[in-house]
Amino acid sequence: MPSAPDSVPAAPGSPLAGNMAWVPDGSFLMGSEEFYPEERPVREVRVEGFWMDVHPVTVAEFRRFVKSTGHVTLAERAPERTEYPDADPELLVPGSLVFRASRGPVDLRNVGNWWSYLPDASWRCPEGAGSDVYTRARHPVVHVAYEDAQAYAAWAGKALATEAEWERAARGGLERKRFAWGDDFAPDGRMMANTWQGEFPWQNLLLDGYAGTSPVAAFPPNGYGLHDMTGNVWEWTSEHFHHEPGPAPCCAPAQPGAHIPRQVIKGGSHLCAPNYCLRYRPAARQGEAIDTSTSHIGFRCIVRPSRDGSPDHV
Ligand SMILES: [Ca+2]
Repeated sequence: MPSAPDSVPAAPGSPLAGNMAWVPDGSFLMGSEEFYPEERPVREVRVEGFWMDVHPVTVAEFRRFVKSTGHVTLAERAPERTEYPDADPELLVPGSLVFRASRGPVDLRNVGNWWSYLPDASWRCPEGAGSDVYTRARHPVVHVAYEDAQAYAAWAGKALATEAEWERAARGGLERKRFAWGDDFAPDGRMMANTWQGEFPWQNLLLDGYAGTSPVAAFPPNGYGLHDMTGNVWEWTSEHFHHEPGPAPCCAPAQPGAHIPRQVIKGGSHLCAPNYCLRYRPAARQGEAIDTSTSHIGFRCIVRPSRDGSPDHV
């Protein structure tokens, strides 16, 4: 086994290279035939070993990146009219998609019943103007688009995982299990991830204690020592999503611009509920437009060893 994660030297300007866990190389069965079509078929896939952040990138970590680089996230910039010629001019302002629970049962075919484009929503103000993250420093950062995740990874000397790497890591060494911890959603009644219990999008029973995001590592790690691989926030991967005709994505809002490339996001979020989007599982996947940020999508990074065994900084 390669040297311990804490031997990964810090990349220039990055204090973040520690706090990673080793995911061993090997073959695993990727996908699932039990749930949604896009997860099929189950196939054997081999990945090389790598280090992975033990939890999603937090607000505090992202803040360090922004302070160091001056990075301005996509949500904090006004969309260009030329990019969105058909858009309502009132929506061409900085902002992001924010979830709002409905008052009662709604048509689940219309994601507009719970997603709103909120001006001024960003990683600093997750619920728009007037909101803040003062009490959420250890929550996953949200309202980050794909380019923001890529920029962070480059700064940290890391990379985003491929879908296979991500799913291998999420399974934690278990084979053909529904969840990152086994087949039983709540073993001995214990909640293992931040999901949605009750009828989405109006009745959140909060059996896991959290309505929105939760502090990272509030739930037990999987077999590789990784927290929050499923639930809490969806995570960007480096995998391009090949669109196939079929039902629109559910808990990840579809965007009007069909020309916008999509990336695979993994892991499900605190909004995934059994009655609507049972995607808090390693095999679950959705395509998300690269220009989209939301209150339930974040990311984490990996470091791949180089061929001589030392960390390979990207
Ligand atoms: Ca929850």
